[in-house]
Amino acid sequence: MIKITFCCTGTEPAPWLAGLRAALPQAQVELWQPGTTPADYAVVWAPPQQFFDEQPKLKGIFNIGAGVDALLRLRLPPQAAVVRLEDAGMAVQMAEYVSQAVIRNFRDLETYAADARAGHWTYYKPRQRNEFSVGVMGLGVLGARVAQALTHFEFPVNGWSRSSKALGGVRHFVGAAQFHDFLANSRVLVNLLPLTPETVNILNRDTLSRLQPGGYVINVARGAHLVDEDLLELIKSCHLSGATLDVFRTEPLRPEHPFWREPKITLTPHTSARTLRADSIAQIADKIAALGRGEKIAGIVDAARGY
Ligand code: NDP
Ligand code: OXD
Repeated sequence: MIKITFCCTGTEPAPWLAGLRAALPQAQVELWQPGTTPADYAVVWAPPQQFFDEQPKLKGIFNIGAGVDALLRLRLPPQAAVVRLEDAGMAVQMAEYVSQAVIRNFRDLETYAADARAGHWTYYKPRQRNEFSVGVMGLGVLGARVAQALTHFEFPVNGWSRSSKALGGVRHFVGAAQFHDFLANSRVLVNLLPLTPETVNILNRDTLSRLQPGGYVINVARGAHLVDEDLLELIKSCHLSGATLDVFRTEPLRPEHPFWREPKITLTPHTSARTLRADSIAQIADKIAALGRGEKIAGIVDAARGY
């Protein structure tokens, strides 16, 4: 019998265990406890190192998120494939979140809301859509969906990734050689890159200064992509008009962090695309069943690439 162990920090285990048992009735699915017998597969989120030290024969590690940066910092059993969530209901949430942030900035909705609270009836000059290009960094499962959603609102959309792609309505820039062109052609910058040694601190004074004046930053990937002080300085100097941030270097964001007090920054608590339990269980169960039949599965992380 296949044995599956569940170790997801900050997640209520009971409904996950029930869902996995229902989806994989032939498997034995247990909540990990220190000292339990080794399993074949693990379903994890932010597990302690001790978890992997006690799991020498894992064949697969299923992460209940799309980003695996924290997982790859641990010492993992070398034979185990690391498998991430692919979409599982997150892409549409990310498209909603980013579209609303772009539109709120484009339509000055924050300013109108503040005016309404103050009882002011004031009009602002509409912006030109053709001068409001949005650049999406990372055109993977989430970035591609976001870029395509933005084309429906007829914004000029640029996309940047390592390898070339053909996405309808999206002007594509590839690799380091075209990165500066991509930035210079973008006013709003959306970050949907994985956090890797190549992308850490990628949103910094140099790169953000290259955005068009009045630039706006939407970071929904990882906090360590962004150099916090550089963003604050560029907002203070008015090169950037503001930012929407969903992810932070330290989460929860510490009460003393200056982001809380910068009115041009809108914050949310890492909620732009939540893991949906039913969709995630269905995806993981299908992949475990496929592996059992000796089939190949998608979503296996390339540890050398970091995503
Ligand atoms: P994918 O792996 O599907 O896509 C990653 C994209 O980034 C690919 O297009 C890849 O290029 C590109 N990329 C990677 N490295 C580089 C580089 N050095 N230069 C240029 N492009 C690069 O990931 P997802 O779309 O599923 O997720 C993206 C990230 O979103 C996750 O890693 C996670 O950090 C974050 N996330 C945040 C959530 C939240 O709630 N805030 C929820 C879910 C995810 P190529 O296609 O050429 O390989
Ligand atoms: C993820 C996340 O990576 O929630 O899925 O950040």
